[in-house]
Amino acid sequence: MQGGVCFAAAGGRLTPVRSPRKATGMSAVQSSVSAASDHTPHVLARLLALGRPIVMGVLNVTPDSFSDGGRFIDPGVALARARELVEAGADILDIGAESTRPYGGATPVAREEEMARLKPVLSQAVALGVPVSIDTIKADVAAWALDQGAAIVNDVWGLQRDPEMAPLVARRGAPVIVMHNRDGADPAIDIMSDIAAFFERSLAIAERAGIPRDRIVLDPGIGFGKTPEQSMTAIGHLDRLKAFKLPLLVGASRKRFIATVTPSEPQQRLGGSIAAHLLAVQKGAAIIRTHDVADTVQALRVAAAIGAA
Ligand code: HH2
Repeated sequence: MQGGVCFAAAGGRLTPVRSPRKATGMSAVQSSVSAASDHTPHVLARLLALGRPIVMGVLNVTPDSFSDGGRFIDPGVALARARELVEAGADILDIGAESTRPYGGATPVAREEEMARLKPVLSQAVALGVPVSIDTIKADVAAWALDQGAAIVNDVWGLQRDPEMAPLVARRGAPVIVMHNRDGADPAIDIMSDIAAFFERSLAIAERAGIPRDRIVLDPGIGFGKTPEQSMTAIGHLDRLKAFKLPLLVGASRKRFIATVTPSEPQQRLGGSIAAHLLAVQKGAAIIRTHDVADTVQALRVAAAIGAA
């Protein structure tokens, strides 16, 4: 099926997409998306121009990530996983070396440790040929990762934690994922208004720093500073965030809200993750962040094919 064509839904539209590919050799996406070492501002634009949901595969080189902590800390295993994600159809590899622990309890990691975890993995992951995003809240780590060939910065504090992050992103011309976050969940608030107000602050910071708007992706931050109900509201009402006229990313993969509907451990939440991601795409998500790339790609394609029938 390499290089084959089928259909996927992108915000309700049906568009031809490529099939999963091998990690070696030129892939279909490489012909339309610059190599991962490409720092040009157009990496994001070219991905989005594919006109179908973009799938971001998660690689955690951490001992303590909530769903797969410790599994990929060995560099050889991490690289094998990266290859597997690319072969399964990942359009972006999102690599993180500090657990964000959406549900609390993360051990803060010094930047030296974060970089030491990334060092044996990052540039080799970049060499696989899909754009790599660096999942970090530290500008120093992001700068170093961009030097290694990462193409996108994924900041789970939406440019609001490290004051050096926005200037760095502006200087480097990197696309940035601005994720909504809160120090704690408050069941009393209107979560959609809170997300919108947070994005307004992030976009003001971005503008002051000189980050062009066309390099920004917004993400409601499923599971971060939200009750399970608020996480579900964020997906169900995602279309309200279309008002920002920026691409939206949703990462519901294996998150805890799923277990509040059907009790399950993180590894048992594939069905719930896929349901959430299909609905997110229906509500306007352009990018889906997932640990389970092959199943997600299949689900997106089948949903789109049925939609086209
Ligand atoms: N979720 C996690 C981490 N980074 N980045 C974005 N933009 N959106 C998300 O929803 C998101 C994210 C949490 O998942 P994971 O990386 O598997 O866990 P951990 O942070 O514990 O490593």
